[in-house]
Amino acid sequence: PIVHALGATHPLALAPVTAPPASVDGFVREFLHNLNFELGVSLSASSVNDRYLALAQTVRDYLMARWLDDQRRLSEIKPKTVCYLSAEYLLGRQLDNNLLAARLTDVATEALAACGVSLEELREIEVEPGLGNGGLGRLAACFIDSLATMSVPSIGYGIRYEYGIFRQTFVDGQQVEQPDSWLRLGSPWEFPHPEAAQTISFGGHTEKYVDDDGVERSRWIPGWNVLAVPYNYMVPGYHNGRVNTLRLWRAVATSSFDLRVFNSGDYEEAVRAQTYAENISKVLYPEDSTPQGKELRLQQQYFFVAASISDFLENVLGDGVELEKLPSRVIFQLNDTHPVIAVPELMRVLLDERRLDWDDAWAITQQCFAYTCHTLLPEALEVWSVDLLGRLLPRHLEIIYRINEEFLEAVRERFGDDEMRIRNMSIIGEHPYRSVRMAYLATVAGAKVNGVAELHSQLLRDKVLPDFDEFYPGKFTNVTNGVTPRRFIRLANPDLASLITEALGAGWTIDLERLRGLEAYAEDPEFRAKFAAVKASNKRRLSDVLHVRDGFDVSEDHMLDVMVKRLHEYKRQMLKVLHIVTEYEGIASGRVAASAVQPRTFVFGAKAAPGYIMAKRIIHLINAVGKVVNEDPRVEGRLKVLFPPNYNVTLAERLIPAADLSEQISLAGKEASGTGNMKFALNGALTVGTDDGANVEIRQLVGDDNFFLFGMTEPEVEALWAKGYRPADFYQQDDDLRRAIDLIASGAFSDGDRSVFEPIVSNLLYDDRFMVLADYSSYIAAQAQVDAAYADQDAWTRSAILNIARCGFFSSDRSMRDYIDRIWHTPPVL
Ligand code: CBF
Repeated sequence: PIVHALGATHPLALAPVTAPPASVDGFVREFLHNLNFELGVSLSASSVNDRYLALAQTVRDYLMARWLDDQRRLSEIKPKTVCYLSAEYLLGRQLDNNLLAARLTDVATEALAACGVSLEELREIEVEPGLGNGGLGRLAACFIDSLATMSVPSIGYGIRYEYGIFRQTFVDGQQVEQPDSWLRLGSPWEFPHPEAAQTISFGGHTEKYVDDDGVERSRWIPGWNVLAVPYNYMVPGYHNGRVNTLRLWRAVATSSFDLRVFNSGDYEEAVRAQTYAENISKVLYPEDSTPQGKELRLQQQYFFVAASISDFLENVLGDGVELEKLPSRVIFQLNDTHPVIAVPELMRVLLDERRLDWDDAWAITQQCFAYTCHTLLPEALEVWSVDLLGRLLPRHLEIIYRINEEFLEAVRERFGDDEMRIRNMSIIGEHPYRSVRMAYLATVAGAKVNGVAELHSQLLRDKVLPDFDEFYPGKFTNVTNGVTPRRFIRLANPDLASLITEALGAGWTIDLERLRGLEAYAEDPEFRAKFAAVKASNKRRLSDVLHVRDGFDVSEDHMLDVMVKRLHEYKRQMLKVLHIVTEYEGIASGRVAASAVQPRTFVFGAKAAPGYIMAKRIIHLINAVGKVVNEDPRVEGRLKVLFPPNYNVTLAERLIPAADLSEQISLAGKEASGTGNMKFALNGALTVGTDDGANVEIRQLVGDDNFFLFGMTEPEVEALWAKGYRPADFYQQDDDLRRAIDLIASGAFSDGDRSVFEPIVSNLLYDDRFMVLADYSSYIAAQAQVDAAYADQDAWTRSAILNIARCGFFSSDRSMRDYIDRIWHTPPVL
């Protein structure tokens, strides 16, 4: 009963909610009201945090009327809705984005100034919610922004982790993780609704019974449960008055845990049990590209999808909807394998709670899901041991077995008793232990399966799931990733945004293909000069930020060469290190005059998963190389290596607009797409990159003259493996490479201690899974071309502008259009 509205009759309660006046005075009044009445402080006694919280509440007040109105309208119209199921949302700071979306930036600036408050100061204290690891989580955040901007009915569902991605610090150059207590100073953007909590069950057993119609059924007798409390966040569209919802779930112990206190008198045990339940949403798993096979992770996954499905069916869909029509009301998009347990969950709800028969339930389920795969690394395709899954979700395991049985039957019908093929396609794997292959389950259940860049989707079909592609013609498709131009150009690069608007008008922000219009401007010397001035000013701005943050300075005269992404061997930060060491070694040995070297600042940003030892060693090496290079007087300050710790969305927004060169150097066939590559190109950095992921499409669009391509192609990589890859041969044959590796091995970057980086050196020489050494010479040659090209500043600027002009395709609005056309069929509701 708590969740039902209380039949209000007062005329004011029936009137539509109105926003405060969007004037400076109106804003001042609302801001002071929030400061005084919500936070309980006067302006003069308020802290910066109080002011930030009051400002956030004020912005919310302006968005509220639209949000409530949209919810009301959609519940009347009942359109088909995208439910984006994602274990990660890497949102970045909210304040500026929400001000921008609501067209309030100028009013807020003036209103705050009138109160003697600096908007800039308030901006800087916002702690970003780091509820994601990297590309996948940031993509989800871009997508919900685009869906709101395009007025597509959608709800983002996920987990409200109490601790997001760890805060990275360096101690003696080595990564040390600190907890990310992002909620510590308040979280003004969220709306908790404890009264709307869902009960989520785990454990126990199943039993058979015969229902009233004489049908034998199964039911789940769970062992324990937790509450999932929804926290709603506004997702405002850009300048369209639309506000969608992001609903993140928090785990809270049910009252049965409290009862134990009374019943057993064992307070400690009760608290332990409560902690166990609440641990489910405690912390984001800091893994990127490798699944963490922990029970808690499976609990997290089931917790949030079960709550989301139930929320959609009960609260969004409402009563009286025939379940056969469910596919015309919803599409659950599975963001990677993390939410795939939603498939048997929907089946369980339809079978056990709504009493549908198997065939009907399965027909509905198959139309309600679509699956996006974000990887090609076999180790990243999640599997759950049958043991664990059966213990935690016994009914779901039964359902998965039946899905598999029927699926394999169909495979047999089609291909005969080809046991090899059947074993390969089975949702249940047998080696090294009996397990559920979540990507297979998603592929069997999903109406569509997509990869995230052309090359990735092709490799997914050809190499990862070829039997499925053959079995399900038309099921596989591609949607190339995209990024939101609101956050990554308009907000991150305001001077560039103004320059573009001056040239093309304002429409590009929601129609990024209009950037094409800049091609003509690339030929205009005056425009090029303005563009160069913007880049220089972005470098100064970055320098100011890094100075305060880390004590680093960035020189405007240096080429800014940036590699920011998770630290993973396949991304090959090691290749970048070898390039830097090669440059340094040339100078240190006296073979190259420092004055002959193009001044460059190399910037790294990367977090390593805490348990990924090799990645952490590479971080240590980068810092160690940086220390030596930066302090060696022979270098004359012409090479600088900066590694600001704790790379996150906020830092990305400063770094990317200042970059000249974008490093996208993964081994071909390993990076599914990349999205940093798109952000850099859209901000006028040139890419040095392999033919991998979305680099391929970037290069096709910007043209070979405006892209530095190097390295083996994916088929060449395969051929080299097939032939037998011996990295030591490359070491032997290339003098520069040998000198660079020898220098690292000699202890030159570890105070003479050869043991410190020995594991990196031997890994390169005798294993080198990601073929760093094989691509080294080609990379060094590409970097020489980069230097030569940068020497002609005007030509470089022209290429930079052409990169922007030709990359409008990489807007996440376009990605959303592709999802809508090819997968979701969810038209906008204006
Ligand atoms: O599709 C979004 C991104 O996802 C990843 O980050 C992932 O976690 N699987 C991939 O590694 C990226 O290539 C991809 O752009």
